[in-house]
Amino acid sequence: MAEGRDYSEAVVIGTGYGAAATALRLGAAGVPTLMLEMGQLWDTASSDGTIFPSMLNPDKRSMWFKTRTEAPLATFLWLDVINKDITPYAGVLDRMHFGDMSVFVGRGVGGGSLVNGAMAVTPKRSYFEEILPEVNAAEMYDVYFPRANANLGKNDIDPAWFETCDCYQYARVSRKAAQNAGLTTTFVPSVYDFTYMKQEETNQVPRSALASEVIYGNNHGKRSLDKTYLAAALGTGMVTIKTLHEVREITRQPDGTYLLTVRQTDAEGNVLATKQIGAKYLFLGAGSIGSTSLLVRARETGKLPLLGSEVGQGWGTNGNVMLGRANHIWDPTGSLQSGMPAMGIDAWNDPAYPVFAEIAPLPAGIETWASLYLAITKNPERGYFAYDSATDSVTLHWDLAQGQRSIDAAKNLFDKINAANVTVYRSDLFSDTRTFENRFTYHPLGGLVLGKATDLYGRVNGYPNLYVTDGSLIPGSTGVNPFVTITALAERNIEHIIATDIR
Ligand code: FAE
Repeated sequence: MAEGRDYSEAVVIGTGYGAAATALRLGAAGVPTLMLEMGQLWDTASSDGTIFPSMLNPDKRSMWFKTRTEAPLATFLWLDVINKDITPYAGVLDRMHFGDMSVFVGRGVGGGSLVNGAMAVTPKRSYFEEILPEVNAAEMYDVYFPRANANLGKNDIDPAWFETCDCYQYARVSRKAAQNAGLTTTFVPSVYDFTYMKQEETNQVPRSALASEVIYGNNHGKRSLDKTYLAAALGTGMVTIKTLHEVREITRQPDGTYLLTVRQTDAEGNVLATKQIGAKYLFLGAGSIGSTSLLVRARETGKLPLLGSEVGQGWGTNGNVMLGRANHIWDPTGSLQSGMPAMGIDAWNDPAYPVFAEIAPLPAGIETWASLYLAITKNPERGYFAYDSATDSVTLHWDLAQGQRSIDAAKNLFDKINAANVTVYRSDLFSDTRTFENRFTYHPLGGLVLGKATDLYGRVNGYPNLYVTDGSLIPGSTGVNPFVTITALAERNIEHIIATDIR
C-alpha cells in the first residue's frame, strides 16, 4: 500500500453546496485549495452511452455500495417492483441507516446536487429570522441569497408553458385538488434548465427530466454544482479536486495545522492508499452527517479533545414526510412526468401546523392516478450524534416518536385536501400499509449548529482555522428545500473568513 504526504494551504472536505461555494471564494482570493471527495467524478459515459442510469432501470451506478437499490418508494400496489439487485459500487446515491431514520445523500463531485430535485427555494424571511436570529437577515436577503441563486443558475418556469405541457399535468392535478380545499400553491424555482426541458417535451434534445432521471443523476439539463460553482472554482486555477478520497480522521499538529488521514479507493471499494494530508485552514463541507461524524469521532477519540458538547447536537429532518393520494379516474396525472418538481402547496402560515409541500413526480412511465408529495413541516424535535467505541463509528440518534409531529402536520393539511376532493391516501407505497413515510429524510440539517458548535461564521469553537461550511450549520429546519440556504450561508461566512482570518 502506497503512503503519501501532501499539504495545501486550505483543504475543503466534500464537494457539495457549502464546500463548492467555499472553494470558489478561496480560489478567487488566490488561496491554494484542495477538495477531498469520497465519491466519483461523474463525467464519463458507460458502455450504454449514459453517465447516469434512469430510475426505471437502475444499475450499479445508482447507489453507494449496495446489493439492492433503496428508492424512497418501497413498493407500488404493495409489489416489490421498484428496487433492483445491483453490484456494490461507488454509485451516486447513498442511503445511510440509523435505527428509525435513514438519510439520503449524494456521493460524487457535486454532492447532493447530483441526485436532488433541483428545487431552488429561498426561505421565508420571517422563518429564517426565527431559526438563525443572530444572522443579519437584511444582509442575507440583499446580498447572499441573490448571490447564491445567481451562481447556482436558478431559473423560473414559463407559466404559460406550465399550463399546457404534458409533463406537468401531475402538478396541475395536485394544484386543482389543493385549490378545491382553499389552499395556496406557488411555483418553485429550479436549477434544472427549463428551456432544455421544453425542448425535451418536443423531442428536440435527449430527454433527462422527462426520461425518469432524478435520484440516480441527470444526464442532461441539470445545473449541478460540477457545472456551476465547482467549474468556476477550478477555473480560478487555485482549486484541485481529488476524488475517491475519504477523510477518515482529523488531528491538530503542535504547529496549529491540521493533519487528515485520507483513504483513497477505487470505484469497487478497494483501498489504493492511506494518505496524510496537511492543511493550515480546514473547511468541513462533508454534509450534515459527514461533517458531524468526523468531529464527534475526533472529540471522543481524543484527537480534538477541546471540542465542546454542542458538537453532535441539534440535528433535524427539516420535518420531511412523504405521502401519496389516489385521484379519481377522471383526474389522470399523466404517463409523462417531469422528474423535477415545479410547484408546492404553501401552508406555512398555518398557525398550528405549518407545511410547505412540494408536489413530487411519480415518473413511472405509465398512468398511476397517484399524486405524490414531500411535505416539509415544522417539527421542533432534534436528534443527536454519539460515538460507539465498539464499532468505532458515529451514530445518529432519532426515534420514530420524534417524527410524529411531522405526520400530524401533513395529515392536517392533506386530510383537508382529501375531504374537499373526496379522495383517499395511497397505502401501498411504503412496503406496509402506512400512508405517511417519515422514516427517511432528504434534508439532513444540523449537528454543528451555527452559534453553538461554531461561532456566528462557522468557526469551530476551540479550534482556530477549523470551519464548518455545510448543512450541519443549520439548526434542523429551513422550512423549504435547503440547498439555497446552505449555499447563501456559506457565501456569507467565507466572505467574512477570507477578510478576517486568511487575507
Ligand atoms: P452535500 O451536498 O451532502 O455534500 C457533501 C459531500 O461530501 C458529498 O459529496 C459526500 O460524498 C462528501 N463526503 C462526505 N463525507 C466525506 C468524507 N469523510 N470525506 C470526503 N468526502 C466526504 O452537503 N435540496 C433542495 O434544496 N432542493 C431539492 O430539490 C432537493 N432535493 C433532494 C432530493 C434528494 C433525493 C436528496 C438526497 C436531497 C435533496 N435535497 C434538495 C437536499 C440537498 O441536496 C442537500 O440539502 C444538500 O446537498 C446538502 O448540501 P451540503 O453542502 O450540506
